[in-house]
Amino acid sequence: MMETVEKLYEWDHEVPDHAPDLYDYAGFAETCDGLDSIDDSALARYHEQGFLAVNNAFTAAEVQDGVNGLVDLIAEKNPDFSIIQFHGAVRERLESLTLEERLDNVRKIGQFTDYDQRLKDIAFHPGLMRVVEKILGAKAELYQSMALIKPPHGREKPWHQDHAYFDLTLDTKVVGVWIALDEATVDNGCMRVLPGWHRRGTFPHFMVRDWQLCDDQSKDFKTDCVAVPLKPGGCLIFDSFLPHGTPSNHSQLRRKALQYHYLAANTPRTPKEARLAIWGSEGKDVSC
Ligand SMILES: O=C(O)CCC(=O)C(=O)O
Repeated sequence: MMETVEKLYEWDHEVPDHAPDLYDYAGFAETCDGLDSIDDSALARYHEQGFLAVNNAFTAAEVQDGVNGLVDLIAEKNPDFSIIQFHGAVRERLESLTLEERLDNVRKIGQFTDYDQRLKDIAFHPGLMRVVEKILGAKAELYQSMALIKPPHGREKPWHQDHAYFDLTLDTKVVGVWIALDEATVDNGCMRVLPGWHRRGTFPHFMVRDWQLCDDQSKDFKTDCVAVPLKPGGCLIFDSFLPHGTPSNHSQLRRKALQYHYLAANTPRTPKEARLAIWGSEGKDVSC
């Protein structure tokens, strides 16, 4: 008899929307065209600004593989896979949802590369690995994989620094890669980033609408914030100290994206307590 995999649910409570001006931006990110175009001057820009936005990083076929991989896992085609977190609101009726409804009720899905070869192939895409390893200056190890599906009118992922979620020392270099599987626009929740702010160190995180930077601080963001709209197959490569966030989806379009994080192979992990002492104790049970 097949074992029933326990389902994961996010909070049951309603999460309020963010203030309308929380993700106001002063401009758009500069972009490069294709992973192969990333040369030493682009890498210097990465170190200066904390990110690179790349158009046409993945082909249409690779994007389709990514979509199919995600959808198949969410449709439970691999019975061994269980790291899908659904919205608390569907706790009592998950089994009655259509596939489309199920997709719209996934908050996040994670650690999936060992369960779908297509999602693993994207994670270890040779062109991407070349760039990641150049940034790390070392052979890369995949630290984590996750995907956030922002359904029509889906909620924000508040401003945060990814490093706050990682049980790693502060001097560990981590590179995040966020890959658009659908077009990510300013209306449906594309990334907002603060160029150069990865060099400002750690900001305390608080449990508000998620584990996040303090909303009051965002008045300081507006003049620096840039939006990063991307077509499917575009990606954002970014430093784990870069403050970033995505607003609510104010459109009828679903916005799927994959996210991978890499560090140098064999990097030691640190105890969670050490992380919480730096970033804030409310981050005890959170995941990025
Ligand atoms: O996909 C998104 O909307 C945001 C993802 C993100 O920033 C994260 O999970 O760290």
